[in-house]
Amino acid sequence: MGCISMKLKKLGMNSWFKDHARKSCATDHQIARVMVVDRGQYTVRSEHGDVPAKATRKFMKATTSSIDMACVGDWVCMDNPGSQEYASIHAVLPRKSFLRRKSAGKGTKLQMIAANIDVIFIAQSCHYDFNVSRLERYLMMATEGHVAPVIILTKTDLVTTDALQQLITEIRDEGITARIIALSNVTGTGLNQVKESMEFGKTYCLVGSSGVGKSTIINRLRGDDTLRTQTVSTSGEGRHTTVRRQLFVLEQGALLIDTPGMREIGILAVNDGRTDDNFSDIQDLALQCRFTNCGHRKERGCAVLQAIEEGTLHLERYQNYVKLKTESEHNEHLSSHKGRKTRPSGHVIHHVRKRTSKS
Ligand SMILES: Nc1nc2c(ncn2[C@@H]2O[C@H](COP(=O)(O)OP(=O)(O)OP(=O)(O)O)[C@@H](O)[C@H]2O)c(=O)[nH]1
Ligand SMILES: [Mg+2]
Ligand SMILES: [Zn+2]
Repeated sequence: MGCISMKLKKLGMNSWFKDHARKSCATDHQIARVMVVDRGQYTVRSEHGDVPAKATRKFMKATTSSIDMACVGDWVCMDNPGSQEYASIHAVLPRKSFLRRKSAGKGTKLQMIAANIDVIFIAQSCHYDFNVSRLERYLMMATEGHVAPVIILTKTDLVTTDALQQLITEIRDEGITARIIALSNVTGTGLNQVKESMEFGKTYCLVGSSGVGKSTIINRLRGDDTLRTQTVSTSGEGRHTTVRRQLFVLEQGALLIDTPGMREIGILAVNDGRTDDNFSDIQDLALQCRFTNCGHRKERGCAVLQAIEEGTLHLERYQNYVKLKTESEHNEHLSSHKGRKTRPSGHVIHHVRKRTSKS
């Protein structure tokens, strides 16, 4: 295998993946990217075009977790004798980045959303959907998966300029520094900003609740209406119009993935400190805690708790931090001790509330 063909470059292939392909794929395998995942059915694209594909039995047997299965955006080794109905996926190449979450419902089964993403577009509607805590959860998901975040506030046509400004202020007040693009699919405002932010050969993924306008954004960027979209009820309750994850190649050569709306977003375990990335203010305070291993929950000499008492750190922000942190630890605990429960986070928050109400 020599240099990377233009056709694969257009799909986002680079030397990092190429090196892995050299190790993982047999010489008679082709490299392909997963373009569509539709309820377990794959469409993959190689230099020779799109083919439906299935994982080989051997590969299925060797994978122990659902997150090791191919997902949209993955690079795979496949062979396609041409005579068969399906191409065979033999291996999934290592992922450079990923988006994943806890599956909906109980338990801590992990679920892949997409792989090898450069930028995640976190879409929230200005109208019903807006929720800063949820935004923070998505940002955590991005951090954990090594994906750069951009926030897209949709449906700006439904709110006043003042109201929009207020939402942006709310986001900034939480210490969130990610780029924010305000957008309306109706008036077209902001669509160019999205378009201009996207680069050739880079992969972008749209996530967010159902009905916020993700598929409509893709239709607008593509200048057609291939993707089915649907009016949602006035309560903002989503209907889940999109059911498959699909990667689109846009005109300027950027790759964009549409995903079905998410009902809930669980945060996965990380224990390498990156959990704190979106709470740099708390991290700074933590440096002043008396104990270096301070949990900022009830320890003496804790600078974080002191800041709350002094009013320089909002209790709500701290509670959010604790919630995400506990959830993250909880998930980690569950994935290492299948099914066992840890203490709920309510304790901690209650404790702080008592402390702060004294002063
Ligand atoms: N007023 C207004 N309506 C919009 C805007 N963008 C999308 N819509 C409408 O919102 C509804 C939902 O849009 P979709 O694009 O299907 O939403 P989605 O995020 O893809 O939803 P799922 O596929 O269920 O996750 C459609 O009726 C769109 O026409 C916008 O900027 N302003
Ligand atoms: Mg959709
Ligand atoms: Zn502390």
